[in-house]
Amino acid sequence: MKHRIRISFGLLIALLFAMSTFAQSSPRRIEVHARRFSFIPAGITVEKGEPVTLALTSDDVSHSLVVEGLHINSPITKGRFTEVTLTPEAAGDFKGKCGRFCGSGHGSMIFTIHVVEK
Ligand SMILES: [Cu+2]
Repeated sequence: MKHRIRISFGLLIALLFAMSTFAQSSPRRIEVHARRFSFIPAGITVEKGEPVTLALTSDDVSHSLVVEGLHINSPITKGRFTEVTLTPEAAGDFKGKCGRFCGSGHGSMIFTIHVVEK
């Protein structure tokens, strides 16, 4: 009997912990895949003041993501995720590009972060 109560208490603690973690509203995670010669998706929309985590990965060779207006400059590597967390403070369209030469279509690797008012 005692044993069963202890397990229930443990579950309750785990549940409360999970709920409090969720309540802290961890950043929305958005996966972005880079491959020759595009980003997928090619753009995302986030709200001003909304913390988001970009999870960047490559499906082929090494790329990078540069978004000067949001101070992003991150390598993108095949086989792993590089996470970049940001909270945009101004609305607007922020243009990004691949910052690492990756072949003939490198210049067409464009990525746009649309920041909208809440
Ligand atoms: Cu590239």
